[in-house]
Amino acid sequence: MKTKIYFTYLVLVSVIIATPSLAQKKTKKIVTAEFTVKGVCKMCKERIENAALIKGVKFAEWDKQTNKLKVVFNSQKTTLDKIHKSIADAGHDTDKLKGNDGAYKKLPKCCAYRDGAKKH
Ligand SMILES: [Cu+2]
Repeated sequence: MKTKIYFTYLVLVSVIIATPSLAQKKTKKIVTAEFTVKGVCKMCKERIENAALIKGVKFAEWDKQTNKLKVVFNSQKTTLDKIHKSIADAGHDTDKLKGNDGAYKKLPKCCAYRDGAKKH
């Protein structure tokens, strides 16, 4: 009888110890990624970063010189594919997806990265 109680106690204690670490694994999975997005100017930067900041994305920073976009996101709330899609919908090419043509045509002339717009 005593052994049984002791065993139950052991099981309970190990469950209590294991619970917080399990909960931690479940709640957040923060991922950092970097990929190329075509663009030329400050307006592009704003447009690209806004498009990248969909639900689940904590941070987005695009570099005009290197055309690299750095994102930090929660992989349980969104995916890298969704971020690419949102940027492509805004009219910008990424290294995975071609920007939406209709949206590209609506970009200001200074942002026409496919048609030789220069960095400024
Ligand atoms: Cu631009």
